[in-house]
Amino acid sequence: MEARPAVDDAALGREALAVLEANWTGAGTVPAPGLYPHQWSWDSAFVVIGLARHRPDRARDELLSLLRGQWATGMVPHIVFHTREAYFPGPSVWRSQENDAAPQVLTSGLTSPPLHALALWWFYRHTGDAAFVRKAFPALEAQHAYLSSARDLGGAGLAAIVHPWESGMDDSPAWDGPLDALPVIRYGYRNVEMDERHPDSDHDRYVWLAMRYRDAGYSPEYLRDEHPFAVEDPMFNGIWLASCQAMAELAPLAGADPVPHAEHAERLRQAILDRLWDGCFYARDLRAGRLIRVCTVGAFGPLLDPGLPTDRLHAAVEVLESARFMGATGYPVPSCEIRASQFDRTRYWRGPSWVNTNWLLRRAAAVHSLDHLGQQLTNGTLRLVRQAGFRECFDPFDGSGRGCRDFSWSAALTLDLLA
Ligand code: 9WN
Repeated sequence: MEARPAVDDAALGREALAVLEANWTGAGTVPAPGLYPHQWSWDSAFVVIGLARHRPDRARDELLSLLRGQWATGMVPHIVFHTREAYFPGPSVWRSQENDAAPQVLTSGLTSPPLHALALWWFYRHTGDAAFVRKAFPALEAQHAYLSSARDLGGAGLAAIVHPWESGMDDSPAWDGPLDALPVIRYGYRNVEMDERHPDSDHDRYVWLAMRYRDAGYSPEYLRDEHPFAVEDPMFNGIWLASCQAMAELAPLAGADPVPHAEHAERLRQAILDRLWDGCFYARDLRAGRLIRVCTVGAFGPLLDPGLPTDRLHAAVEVLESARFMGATGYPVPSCEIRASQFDRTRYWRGPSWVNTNWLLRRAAAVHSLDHLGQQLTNGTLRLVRQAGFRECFDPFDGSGRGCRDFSWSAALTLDLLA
C-alpha cells in the first residue's frame, strides 16, 4: 500500500481545503478533476456540510448553484452540467432542454438521495444564517413534494429510485437482480464510445434505462405504469426521513409550518419499518414484488432516524459491528457485507469503504448517542485519508486508496470530522 508522510490535523485540514479550492469551477464543486467534470447532487450536499464551518460563503454558492438545475416539477437532478459534454452520458443523451419542466442550465433527468435539507440544517447549525435558510427552503420543499407525488410508486409513501444512479451507489449488488430482469437483449443500446469506455454490460443497461425514461418525456405516469426498474432503497429513504426532520426544524426560520414535515417523517418511519425490515433493512424491488436480500451499507440509512424503535436500532447496529461488516475489516465500513458472494473489495460499491457513508453512519451514531461507534467511524475514516489521501473509496481490509484522487466529498467530510 502506498504510504504518505504523516500529516497532523492542521495540515490535513489545509490539504482538504486546497482540494476543494482546486475542484471549484466558479460555479460549483466538481466531485473530482477529470472523470467527473460537472456538479453532482449528493456530492454537493456533502461539500456544503464540509464547508459549513470553514467557508460558509462557498457552501451557500454550492447549494444555490446546484439548485439552478432544479426542474419546475421540484426534481433536483443528479447532475448539473458545466460544459456540454466531457462525460458520458452528457447533455446530448439526457436532452433536458427538450423538456418544458427543465431549467435553462443543462441537467440529467434523474434525481439522487435528497440529502440537501439535512445539509442546509447542518449549515444553519454551524453558521446561524437564517437568511440563507429562508432563501433555500422553498426549493427543498418543492424537492420533497416532487418525491411524494412522482416517486411514491409503491403507494406506501416511500420514494422509489428508478435507476441505480439515483441511489448514488451505482454498481451496488442490491441492483443486480432488478438489472438482470431487464430485457437488454431485445432493446440493448450501444455505441462505439460506450464500447471503448464501458466494456461491461451493466453500463449498457444503465444507459438504456435512462433513455427509456427520457423517451417517455420523464413522465411520472410512465414511471408508475411502465418503467421496469423501481426500487425502494433504505439509504435513499433514510436520508429523506432525516431531511424531513431537518425541514421541520428549519420551517419556523422560513416562516413555514413545521408540522407537515414532522408528520411526513413519521409516515416515512412507519413505511420503512413495514416494508423494508426483515432482520435488517433491505431494498424492495417493486417490479418483482420482493425484498432484495443482500445486505449493503445502504441497509443502515434508516439509522439516521432518532425515532427508530430501539429493538430495530440494536439489531441493525449488531449487524454493522459484526464480522459481516466492521467487525471483519480493518477500516470502516465495507459497502457490501463481506460474506455475500457479490462482495468485491476492489469494485466501487461492491465492497470498498467510502467517506460519505462513514460520515452518514457517524451521524446516525450521534443521533442515538452511540459514542463508541461514532468514535470508531471517525478514527477509522481519518486513518484512511491520512494514509491514502482523499481518494474516492478505499480497500476496507488494508485501507489502500481506489478510484479518483482529490475527491471532493472525501476532502469536505474530512474537514467536518476534524472539527
Ligand atoms: C454516476 C460523482 C458520482 C457519485 C456517485 C458515484 C459515481 C457516477 C458514475 O460518481 O456515480 O452518477 O459515473 O459512476 O457512484 O455516488 O455521486 O461523484
